Amino acid sequence: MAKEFETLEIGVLHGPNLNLLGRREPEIYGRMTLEAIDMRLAAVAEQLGVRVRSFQSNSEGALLDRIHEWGQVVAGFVINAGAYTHTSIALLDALTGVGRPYVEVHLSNVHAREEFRHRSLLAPRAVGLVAGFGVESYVLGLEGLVRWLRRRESEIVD
Ligand code: DHK
Repeated sequence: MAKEFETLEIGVLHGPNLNLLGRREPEIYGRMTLEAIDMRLAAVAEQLGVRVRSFQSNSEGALLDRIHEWGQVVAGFVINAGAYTHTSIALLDALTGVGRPYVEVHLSNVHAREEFRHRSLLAPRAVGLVAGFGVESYVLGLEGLVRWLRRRESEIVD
């Protein structure tokens, strides 16, 4: 199919403990469930004229496998890697390995929290990072990534 008729597809990845959203420390992470976040993102994606596919796992290996698989079909990723953000060289290597741009997102402002959350192993290679806006971090991350991809596309075409 001609490039201009293809619908961009974005992979949304949620890391460990994000399945607990809604009841997990709501004063930090809010009251929205992961299912509600994914539904919100699907609605935003429709407005943007793109498609999202979402996946959550508590297992680092499952996230790696999904990045390898979806790296073949999606234009980029929005990822909240949860605690793996601060620890996982393997996730960084998978994301850079499949060569797809990604935006890192966090519900909470990680820089206003414990020092061990200040460091992200994913951030240095991310297109951008959004933190601290609750579910809006995902929405802004998705919008930012789609704009970034479209700008890159227009630069290639120009
Ligand atoms: C989510 C987590 O699970 C934490 O481990 C991160 C992130 C922060 C968030 O704010 O979405 O440190």
